[in-house]
Amino acid sequence: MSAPRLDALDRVHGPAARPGYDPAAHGVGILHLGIGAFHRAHQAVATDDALARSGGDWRITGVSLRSREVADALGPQHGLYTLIERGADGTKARVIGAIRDVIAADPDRVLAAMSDPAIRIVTLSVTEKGYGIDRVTRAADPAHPAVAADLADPDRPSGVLGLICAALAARHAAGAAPFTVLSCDNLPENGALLRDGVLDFARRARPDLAGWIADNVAFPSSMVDRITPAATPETLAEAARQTACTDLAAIETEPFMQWVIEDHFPQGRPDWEAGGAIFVRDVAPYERMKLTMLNGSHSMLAYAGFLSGHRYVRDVMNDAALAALVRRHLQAAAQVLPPLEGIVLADYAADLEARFHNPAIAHETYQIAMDGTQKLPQRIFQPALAAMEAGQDPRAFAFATAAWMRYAQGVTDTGETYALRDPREADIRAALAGVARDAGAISAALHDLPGLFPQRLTHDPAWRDAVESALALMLSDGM
Ligand code: CS2
Repeated sequence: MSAPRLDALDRVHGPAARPGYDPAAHGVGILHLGIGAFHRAHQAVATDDALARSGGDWRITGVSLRSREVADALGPQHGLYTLIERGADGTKARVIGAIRDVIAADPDRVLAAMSDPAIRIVTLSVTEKGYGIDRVTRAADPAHPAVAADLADPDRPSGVLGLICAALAARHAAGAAPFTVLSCDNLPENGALLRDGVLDFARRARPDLAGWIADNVAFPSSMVDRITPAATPETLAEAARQTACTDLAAIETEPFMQWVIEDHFPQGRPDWEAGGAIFVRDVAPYERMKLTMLNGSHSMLAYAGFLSGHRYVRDVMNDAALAALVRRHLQAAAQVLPPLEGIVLADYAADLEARFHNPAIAHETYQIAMDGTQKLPQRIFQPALAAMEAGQDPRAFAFATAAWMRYAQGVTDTGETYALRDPREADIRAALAGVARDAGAISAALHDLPGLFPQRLTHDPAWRDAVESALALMLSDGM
């Protein structure tokens, strides 16, 4: 007989810890767009800690904009799920009670929920490509399908910018206060970027509202960090051992967690410090450090590791040659960063190597390799530019770029093909169609993709040489 579903806390038997508060005693105050594994391992956990320590009506309505998968798993469990932390020295589990309900693929209901004055914060983890903001112009990108649809019909929005603007319009019309908008994606100065995108969308779709948004809505930036692989059957089996329940929404993550937030919440906020969040005046240096060091080396090792036949990050780290490249990348990345008070970058780098080594976490290189065109500008190209401008050796960044270019060909050294899983996959394929298997030609074709590389890199012969020579070796000798 299978174990009962995890649909009430009194069903939980076993080692997993239970919430330190009664979830039913707290109302909702946050709406989260993009309720994937990352949110459930990060912001929802800090909110759970905040509810336990300081209370408040801060439970979460989670939203999946398109897929029903998370709602189908969490809905019957009334938002309850097991968080499994896997470290080198063992496994710990706890049941999280912070999520009240989930709305999936139902924009009208999402809009109604966002318009409810009880919601004082809208948080987002929709991935880099989910925003529909052109990163060069910082305007709403009409080439993004949801942005185009929402500009054409702003009262029935389905995308991030359209929903935020329509909900703010409804609140303004009702004389209600706006919500605070908190981005939790790996984008530099994510709050400022989202503000620019929302304001541009408003100017085009609701010109009367743009000024009010500019004057009244807070868009704090935040840096988020926790390595969270996709759940596997082993995750669910561990949750069953920990809770004696069937939990179809369980997730696993590393013990490390970091959240640095700009403290600008005019409508109040949970006591996220209880979950370890740090509030600062300026998040930008922390974001830059994390994007350049963690995410930059992650992307590099994902492309080089995937093409070397390594399924998981931990396997890459057990390959001495690749581990040496990770170390070189971290050192080069640290060199382009300004000093940050209280942080020793060499220690940060050593901690990252240890986190990537974590033998208990099965993080797929193919998962990290996804969406390269959305990730590389802030992870690799900006640091490369900073290195070149400071007269430093750009080879580590050129190697990472070449590894992505090699990956962009969609075929391994042993001839297996794979999908790139990138929103610009069609552009990449078109750019490479008919191009010879030659490093110079491939590099030229990809450097010419509109809006991807900073122009100053594209036109720098030293950079182009460094990328080409790394790529030429990968093509001739294999990864
Ligand atoms: C990873 C990140 O998939 C990726 O691109 O680099 O998701 C990474 O695991 C997180 O940013 C860690 O905080």
